[in-house]
Amino acid sequence: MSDIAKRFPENPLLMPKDLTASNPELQIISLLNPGVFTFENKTWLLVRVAESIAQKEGVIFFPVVNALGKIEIIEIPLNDPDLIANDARVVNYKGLDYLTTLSHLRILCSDDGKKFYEPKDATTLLMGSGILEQFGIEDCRVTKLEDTYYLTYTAVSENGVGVGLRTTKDWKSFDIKGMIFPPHNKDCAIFEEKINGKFYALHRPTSPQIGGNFIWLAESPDGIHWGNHQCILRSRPGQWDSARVGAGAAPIKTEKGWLEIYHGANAEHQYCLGAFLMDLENPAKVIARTIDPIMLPQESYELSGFFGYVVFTNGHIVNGDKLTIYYGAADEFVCGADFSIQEILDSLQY
Ligand code: MAN
Repeated sequence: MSDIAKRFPENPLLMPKDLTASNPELQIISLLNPGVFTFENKTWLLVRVAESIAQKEGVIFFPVVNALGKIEIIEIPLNDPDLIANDARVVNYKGLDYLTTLSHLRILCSDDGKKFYEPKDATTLLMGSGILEQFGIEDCRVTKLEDTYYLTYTAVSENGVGVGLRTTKDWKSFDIKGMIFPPHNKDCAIFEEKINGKFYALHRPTSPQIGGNFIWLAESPDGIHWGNHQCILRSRPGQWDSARVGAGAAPIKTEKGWLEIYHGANAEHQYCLGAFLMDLENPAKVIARTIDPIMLPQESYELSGFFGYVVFTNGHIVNGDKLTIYYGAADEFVCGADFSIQEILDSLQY
């Protein structure tokens, strides 16, 4: 058994019933994949809240934000011959893909890292904005670099799935920087330090014919304009990460190199976590990688839910040797687990 995560006994930390929907017409289907940061001595989560409207017999819905910024519900009878609905997360109608839920981000805080609440009198809802975010915003990574927090998230619309960027210094006002990696791209994590004066980021374009769902590295003079893309980590045929790999949160600086926790999935869409190590001076050089997952779904809240057999992380806190990850379980719950960084380093294959 290769799972070296010490899960919180309090898991799940958050379930859909713990928050209120963003709009009285909607209900929360899942709370998942939180970005994590510290601010004013508290631990904060930027939780993805996926919403839809109440179930009705014989029909399927998908909510979208229309051009006027209003939520519109598209309703289709389940027996419509133009409908392909065999994945809880996406449906295809008349040849176009739609999400079954609409996601926004919710800001929660905690004094002990276990009990999270929505702070009063604060901005707690970040919604998609503009035509590139009409199907929602998801899976935000939060990077603190100098005095600025960089929020990189999945922006979904009928134009495709790309990476959006907003920045903030005070968590009250946000600068919308637009799309930094166009479709198809997601899982973007900016490094928390510049290397040789440049910003670096991991990202995950998808190349459907030749290539695949691989992790790439990019660099930038300003955190907004990215170039010199290099493919640094690929999925591995026949293994647990055979179909896709994608970065978690910002790489962790260790004496041995930049340590990245990543997710991998196989063709059955089973998501586990692994780790790899990049050279400190030249992160395009991957020097080691785990063979087996360091965490795999095994608790009931990871095995069944909105989309079962999933552990997915995009946020963590580092405290000495202790790495606390927050993660989405079964695409429905927010959970936490601790790792020893040394133990992860020891499980790498050079
Ligand atoms: C996949 C899943 C979904 C997500 C969409 C769009 O289908 O990760 O949860 O909503 O991609 O990003």
